[in-house]
Amino acid sequence: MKTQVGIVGAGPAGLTLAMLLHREGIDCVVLEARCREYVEKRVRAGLLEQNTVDLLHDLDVAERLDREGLEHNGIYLRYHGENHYVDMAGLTGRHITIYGQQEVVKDVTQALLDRGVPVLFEVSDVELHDIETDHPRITYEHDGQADELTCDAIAGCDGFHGVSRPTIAEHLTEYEYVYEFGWLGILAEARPATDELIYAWHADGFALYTMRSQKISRLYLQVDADDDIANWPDDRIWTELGTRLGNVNEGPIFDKGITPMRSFVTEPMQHGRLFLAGDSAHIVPPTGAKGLNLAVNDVRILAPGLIELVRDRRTDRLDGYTAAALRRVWRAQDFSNYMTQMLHDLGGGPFQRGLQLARLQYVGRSEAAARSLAENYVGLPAEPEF
Ligand code: RFL
Ligand code: PHB
Repeated sequence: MKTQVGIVGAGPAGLTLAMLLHREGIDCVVLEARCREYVEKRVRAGLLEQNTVDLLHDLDVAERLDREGLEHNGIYLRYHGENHYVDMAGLTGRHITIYGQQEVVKDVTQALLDRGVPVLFEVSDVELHDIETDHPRITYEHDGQADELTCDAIAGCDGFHGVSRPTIAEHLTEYEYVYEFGWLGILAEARPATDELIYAWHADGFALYTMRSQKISRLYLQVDADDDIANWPDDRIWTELGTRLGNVNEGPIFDKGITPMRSFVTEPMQHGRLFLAGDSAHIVPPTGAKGLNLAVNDVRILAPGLIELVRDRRTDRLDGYTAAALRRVWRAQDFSNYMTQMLHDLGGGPFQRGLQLARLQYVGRSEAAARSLAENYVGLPAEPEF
């Protein structure tokens, strides 16, 4: 098989890239390791920046998002048992939208299939070859058959555990910080007891109150990175959430799991004709809600470069991809780290707790501090591509 751009991974990065390319008449094929049902059920992010929502509109895949997405104007920072509102919309003129990542994945996958773009699920043994030539190849197995895809370029959108980054590891420098804690996340059939998201600073550790709809709550607790979900029967989870968040509506829990937390950046995000995008190139701790949004921003920048390559056989834009993408990646790393350090129990004792409280109170007292937090949280305006 031949195509112009081979895309590895059908997460937000790979799917959005396929839409951006197809719209411009560029051929692409998406290869995904998991089955469609698994990808569409995988519970992950929920918070979309205005930039992300705008792009989904631009791609004409926002009809359900418009109907079901929950627009939010701010967040509460909770400390000493009280909620303190940060009015994001008032401070920035922009807002955020709650809409599950798997809903985005469902909508974009369906749009691609409707437009005849091949998205192959349950592909195995994916390997990338001839990256340093003009005709890189992807070999893989699908439906029990070995196959090969020759392309002009490959987009490695296969997440943190994919094959793309390891293929070019010797050309990359990796920056990493692993936190000693993780997040225990649940989905529950319960009406959210709050109008806006609550980020809680508490002596027992951080907690977050978020939601998926008027009937479904999503809640997170800071736990030790090596904690086992078996240690957390439902009643223990609800007790701890109540302690850290105050008023919580309980209901049947239908999904729970523990996610470790890390900050990770690889530089550059490209080698030869392979371009990394999204979690394959960088990971942020979820406290800033930036991961999905960064993935979408990467491909927003990458797509015009790939289009120029295919149409004009030029790599001027692609040569600048890493520099353009990493500006936002490092900004998001700093913001996610700031939110994480401000809100979690870092184990540093009373002096560190004092500093955290001073930061939280500063956001409440100073409009400049609140505006800085708000403009990062809602997402700085998208930069020109190159
Ligand atoms: P994904 O979504 O991991 O997709 C990669 C895809 O590649 C497939 N794959 C392969 N396919 C073919 N061959 C191989 N060898 C392959 N290896 C892997 C995988 O099956 C998968 O389908 O990466 P992408 O597209 O870069 O998207 C990144 C986002 O998924 C991620 O950053 C966010 O989920 C992070 N995140 C959040 N981001 C936000 O913007 N806002 C949030 O509120 C938010 N909350 C979160 C989060 C992540 C969390 N977890 C579970 C890590 C909350 C949590 C708890
Ligand atoms: C979510 O809704 O899952 C969510 C929201 C905000 C975050 C992280 C996760 O910071």
